[in-house]
Amino acid sequence: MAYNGLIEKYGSFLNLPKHTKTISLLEGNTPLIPAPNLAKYFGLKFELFIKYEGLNPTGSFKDRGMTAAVSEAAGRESHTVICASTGNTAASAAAYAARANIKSIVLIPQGKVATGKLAGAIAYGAQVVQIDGSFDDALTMVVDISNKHPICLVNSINPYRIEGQKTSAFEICDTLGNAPDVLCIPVGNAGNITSYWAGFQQYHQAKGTQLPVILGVQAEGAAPLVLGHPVEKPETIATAIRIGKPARGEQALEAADQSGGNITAVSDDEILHMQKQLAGLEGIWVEPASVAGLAGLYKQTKNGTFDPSGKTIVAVCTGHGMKDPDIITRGFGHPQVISPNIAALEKVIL
Ligand code: AN7
Repeated sequence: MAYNGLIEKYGSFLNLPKHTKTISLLEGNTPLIPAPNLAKYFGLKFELFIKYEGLNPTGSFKDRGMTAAVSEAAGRESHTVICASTGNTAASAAAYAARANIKSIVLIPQGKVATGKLAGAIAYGAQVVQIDGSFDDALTMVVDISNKHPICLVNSINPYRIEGQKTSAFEICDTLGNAPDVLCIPVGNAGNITSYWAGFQQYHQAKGTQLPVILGVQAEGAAPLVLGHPVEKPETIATAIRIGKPARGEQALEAADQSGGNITAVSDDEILHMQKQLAGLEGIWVEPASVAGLAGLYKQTKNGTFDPSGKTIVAVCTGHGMKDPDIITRGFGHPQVISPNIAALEKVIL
């Protein structure tokens, strides 16, 4: 059967209004890739899978929620969508709006959005506005302006974003034949962890699948849910999750708590280390924020607070490595240059 995107496939599980008019880029249906080499690197025996969300149409998981939010907006003939973004939401909103023939406006924190994301938003035709402030400032602005003018907000405060993003939990259960024992996931504005928990609970009720333990992971410099208070000046190399006041923070804490899991934080070094391990051991290159979940799992495994032995664990990797090439090339410098002959090549490779 042809694959026609998430609304077609999982529509009966999604709470979308009747007027919804499907706008799809055939998002979702991403692979759940076994990662035995990385599991071995952890030094314990367990089954590890990567839910590779970077393989969505615009390169991140945001497309799942965006197909739902923009389809709803298109169905009631909304003319404009707006969002605040650390980059991936912006690119996704811009792409779906383009396909729906709707104007898109994206507010981003000045100088803090990775190249591949900014380029995407521009390519898809969004009006890109930089804010001399943080993501959190931008989010406050788009909430206010969408209350004042007929502009549709497509940040994850929009309930249809959550509906669409539940589908990743459904896919994981459909692939494994059950929910995993543990799901580890990066946390920024906390829409995604909220969606997974809602999705797993829904499948648990409808199909009797088990409920996973949820391990949510923030970056140390942007860890309001770990600290228990907002962070005024969040800072991390994982710019996707450089967020100090998560819109769905309460729900994220609830999801972790109800599932028997937790929300922890990892350092930028731990994030970069795991990015390198995942790429080098499994051939899966994801952007820094994407490995926060895995890095948190590794940290808890190493310091003995969590034992993965014998478990089936899914790590959600939210965005593609090509979104943020600079983080790699910056550290690498320039590849060496040699004369165009075999002798010179032999000298450097043998
Ligand atoms: C790769 O694009 O907030 O906890 O504006 O891009 O649901 O916010 C991005 C978030 C994880 C965190 N991984 O997800 C935005 C934005 C990547 C991301 C997250 C983001 P949420």
